[in-house]
Amino acid sequence: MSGSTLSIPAADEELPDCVEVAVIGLGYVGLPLAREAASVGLRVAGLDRDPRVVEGLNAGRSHVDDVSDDDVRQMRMAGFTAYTDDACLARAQTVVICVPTPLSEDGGPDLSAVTSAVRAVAGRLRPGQLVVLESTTYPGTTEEVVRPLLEESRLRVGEDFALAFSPERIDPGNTTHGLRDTPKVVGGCTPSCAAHAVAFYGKFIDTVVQAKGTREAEMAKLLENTYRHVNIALINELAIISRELHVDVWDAIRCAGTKPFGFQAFRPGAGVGGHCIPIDPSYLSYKVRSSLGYEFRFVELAQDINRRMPEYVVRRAQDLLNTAGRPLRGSRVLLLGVTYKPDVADQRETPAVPVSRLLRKREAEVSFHDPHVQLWTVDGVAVPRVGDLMAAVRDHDLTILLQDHSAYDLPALADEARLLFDTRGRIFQPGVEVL
Ligand code: SAJ
Repeated sequence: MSGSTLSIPAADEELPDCVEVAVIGLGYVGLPLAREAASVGLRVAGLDRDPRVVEGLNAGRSHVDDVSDDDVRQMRMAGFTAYTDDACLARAQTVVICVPTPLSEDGGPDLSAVTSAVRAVAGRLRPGQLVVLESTTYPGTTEEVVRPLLEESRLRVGEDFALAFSPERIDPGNTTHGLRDTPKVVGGCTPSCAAHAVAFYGKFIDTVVQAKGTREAEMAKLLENTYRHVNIALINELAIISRELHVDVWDAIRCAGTKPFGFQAFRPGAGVGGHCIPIDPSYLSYKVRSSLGYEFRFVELAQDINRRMPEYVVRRAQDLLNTAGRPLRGSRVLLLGVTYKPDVADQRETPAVPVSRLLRKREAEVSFHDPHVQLWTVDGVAVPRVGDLMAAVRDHDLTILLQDHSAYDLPALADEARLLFDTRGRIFQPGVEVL
């Protein structure tokens, strides 16, 4: 961050004549983007529909894990101001849209936040502006949805203003790769649009990769995450098959992982959570189904396999208790790690929810522990959180490790637990059951 000591603009201070970039959507994607742009001296405005977010940011407080309060204060000193009013868009050279695209009932992306943001931009659009969509969506969205809405302003893409798509590659909790050193893919509606977008991101990102067009940039993001989703489903199904064939899948993964080329190790688990991997592939299968009239079979199959993992875990838990002479019904089961992946607090799409739901359905008594979660409810009913973890593993009939947070002393837990079912393949001690 530059050492500029600009005075902090009052939040209600008259808008500056011009800001280099306005970021719409100040969440885990938009706020790091605003921070990076401000860090190189660009004048940044933020727009969010949540007044609490806007108020907190203007008071120097962050609501995003990977952006600290000090980061926000630095941004404010560099001139960043957050608004709920979209008037700020009229004075921005570049507008970047970073709003969520959750799945809708029909399995496709809910683009309501995108269209709402685009309409706000259209209402303030001026000649010479660059508009970039970063929200993850199906190929064709920028051309078929965003462009027509913007051109309702009578301004023309490529002639009066520039329009591009650039997929977000923010990886919450990743301390190795950040926005600046992660190559940024950019696709423009026209060559001049692409040039504008490349020049914009090149101001604060080390490597900018120009795609052939917006569809290729949209598809690149879905390819990245569908690749993960399908390969996780492959190893999940292989884990199930390996057990039936009396093969230690974890050792097979270890051995295969020694191949220095042509192989990337994925690991089985209780299911696939998070804000990207279980969601993004659905945009592809939605587009194929809605536009081409047939199924994207790889994605549909992978979704089916990954969604069945919680049920498989509970069936294995039941077998384990039965082998110890106990029914699952009435047994006390402790879940370790209820977030969607290790060492994050994020619980979006966590497989712990379906696991807990299935255990309750079989009338087990479910408790949990997670160093990052204090309160956890499933279907509106609070799940008791144990305090003394070592006492709890001794006291519960079965402990299931769902996320191997680095805070856990797994060998010690294994020594103390009555029964331990490790779904992450981290504990290879006698008496420990692994997935
Ligand atoms: N998972 C497995 N087995 C694996 C890997 C993951 O079961 O071998 C599960 C995790 O437990 C989790 C889910 O899949 O529940 C997703 O895990 P993830 O490691 O893919 O983490 P995410 O969801 O945070 O994915 C993000 C993505 N980043 C962006 O979309 C910008 C993804 O592209 C990254 O590759 C990933 O982070 C990463 O590598 O950290």
